[in-house]
Amino acid sequence: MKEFKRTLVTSALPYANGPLHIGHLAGAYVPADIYVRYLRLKKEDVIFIGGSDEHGVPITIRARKEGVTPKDIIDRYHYQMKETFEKMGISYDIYGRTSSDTHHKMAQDIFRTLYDNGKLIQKTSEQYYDPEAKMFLADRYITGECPHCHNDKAYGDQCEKCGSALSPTELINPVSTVTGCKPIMKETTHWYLPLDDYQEWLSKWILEGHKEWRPNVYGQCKSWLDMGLQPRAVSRDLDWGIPVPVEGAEGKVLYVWFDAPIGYISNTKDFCDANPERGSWETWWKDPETRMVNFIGKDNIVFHCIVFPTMLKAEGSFNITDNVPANEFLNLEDDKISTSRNWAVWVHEYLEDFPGKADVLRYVLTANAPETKDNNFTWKDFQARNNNELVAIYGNFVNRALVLTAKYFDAKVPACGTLTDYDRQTLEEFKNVKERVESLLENFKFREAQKEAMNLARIGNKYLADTEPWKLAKTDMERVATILNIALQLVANLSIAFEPFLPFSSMRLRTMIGAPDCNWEQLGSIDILPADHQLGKAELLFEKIEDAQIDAQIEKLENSRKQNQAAEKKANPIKQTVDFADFEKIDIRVGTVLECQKVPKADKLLQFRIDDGLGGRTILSGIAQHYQPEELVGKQVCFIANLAPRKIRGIESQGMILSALDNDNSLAVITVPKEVAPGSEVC
Ligand code: B3M
Ligand code: ZN
Repeated sequence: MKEFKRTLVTSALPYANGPLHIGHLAGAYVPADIYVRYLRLKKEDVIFIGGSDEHGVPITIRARKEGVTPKDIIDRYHYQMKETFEKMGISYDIYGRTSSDTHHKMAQDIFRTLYDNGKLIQKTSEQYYDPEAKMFLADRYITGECPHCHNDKAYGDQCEKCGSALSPTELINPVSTVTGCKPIMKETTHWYLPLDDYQEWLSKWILEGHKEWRPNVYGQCKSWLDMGLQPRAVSRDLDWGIPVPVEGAEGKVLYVWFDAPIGYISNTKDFCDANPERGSWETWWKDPETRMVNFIGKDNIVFHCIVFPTMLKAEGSFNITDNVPANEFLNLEDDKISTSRNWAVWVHEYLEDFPGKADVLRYVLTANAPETKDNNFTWKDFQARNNNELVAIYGNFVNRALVLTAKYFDAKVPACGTLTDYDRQTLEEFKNVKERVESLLENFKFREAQKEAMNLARIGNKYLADTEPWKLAKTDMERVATILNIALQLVANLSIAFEPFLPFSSMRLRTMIGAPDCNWEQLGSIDILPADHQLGKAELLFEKIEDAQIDAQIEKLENSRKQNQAAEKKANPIKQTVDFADFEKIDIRVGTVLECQKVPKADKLLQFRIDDGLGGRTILSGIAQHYQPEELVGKQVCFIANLAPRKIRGIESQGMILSALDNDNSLAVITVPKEVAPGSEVC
């Protein structure tokens, strides 16, 4: 590996259009912070750059929905996110914003350099335009019928029902969501980054030069490259964004994915301008002895591994990224996290509901980090990891060591006497912890690295359980002294090993052991705390989380689920009015279920034999997932008696049984509260 003098670490700039949720933290922020804290502990020269992404269509959509300006939206969420990051201990050197003057200028300068050097191509094409609003429509502003699944609420870039990627011209009956009118095609000119010209360079750089990248990242890049790259538009017709700095480009702004990654550069500039002792921004971006690591979620891989590097390469004077340790997605209670469906754990709410427990969330998100595949967060697992790991292993060990020392040695570190074989064996077990944690962290294996730290606490717990110093106190104080000395050295080691992961707890633990300046280099040593050293006051490092707190969180999610279902219902408006004469055409009757059975090889269908007062009939109904056939035998159900017969799976269905569809999509067959003669009319 090449030697570097300094490391620039970035984590994705979140859109300032809503609060942060745990998926964000798990994807790009907690791992980046662990890495940066580790490098700082190793005394490496590192800066950690973050900020809000304040352009792009999601922000304008949110503003339009709320009837406020995009600026109102970004101001609200920029400050909220900044505060949330601070409270979670995400230790940015700067948290900037892409609406800053520095950023606008930097992005325009880079665009202009590319433009002046002939690196961009200009193309005119036809795009959808809303003649009423007098604006070109971003893909997300157009809805229509999906050509694949015929969902009539598909967006211009994607159908959320069947998941197909779409282009707006594929939509059947497109509608502008801005005015509701039918958009027209109109010519417009844009600038494109010719990614295809860089295909060969990218292939060589990534596929040959970066085999060490995570398999998910490498694999995604490979499949993009295998498909063949196309020129990509870097401007848009929008009124929110950075104006394209070229004559004749009025009303056009830089594409958000062109300006956002430049935010890393402009935020570095703002940081360096304010902290000149840390070097110039050019040192961090142009000196070949600087390396860059970008932490992101998997949906941002193509932009960080293909588009942004191509922009920088085309510009010519910048360093290109060294690694992009992207995470997969975190699901919540087995469902995809979704802002619009409010299916999320919002971090600012977590911090209110669990005050002082930022580290617990950091711990759980790292223990469950979606490093190699999508992973799942559940509240039960959160509780179990807190209670069974942080409290029962780490906290318990620390507490026992401190309380026993207070009891037998006035909270002063006792001197270590002669070691037994068992002591040596225990010390041997954690001797290599530093090398192991370092190697894992340097390879971006945060989950494993944190496990190593927890393993130290396991070793400590076992050591105390096996040696039972409380029993020896009456007979052999010298032995007790040795045991507690070893235990306390382990406690000090824990405060160091956990520092990148659980910074708040490590600091508290340092206060408890009265050793504020332990440092990373001491990790693995057994003489961190000298004999006679005075410990501080012992407190509980972690506290148990009770069922009631977890139940309240689960209930909160259940409420969102219910609200979503109710909203879906609302989106299902009452059908068109029919007149009485039409209504009268439908003949609804009550029948008694004589027989009911599953239709073979059809998981949804039940076949009914109904006593309709007229000799009986067969009806098929798609409710097998809601009822066992035997539950319905003998029930009186309502059915449409004059529906034209239909053959389903070779069986003729002579009518339709009526059911009510509940908000949670469960079905209840409609019965009558008092027995009536089979064939009675429903009127
Ligand atoms: N704002 C997308 C996102 O939040 C985008 C990242 C920009 S990183 C330069 O997922
Ligand atoms: Zn579809």
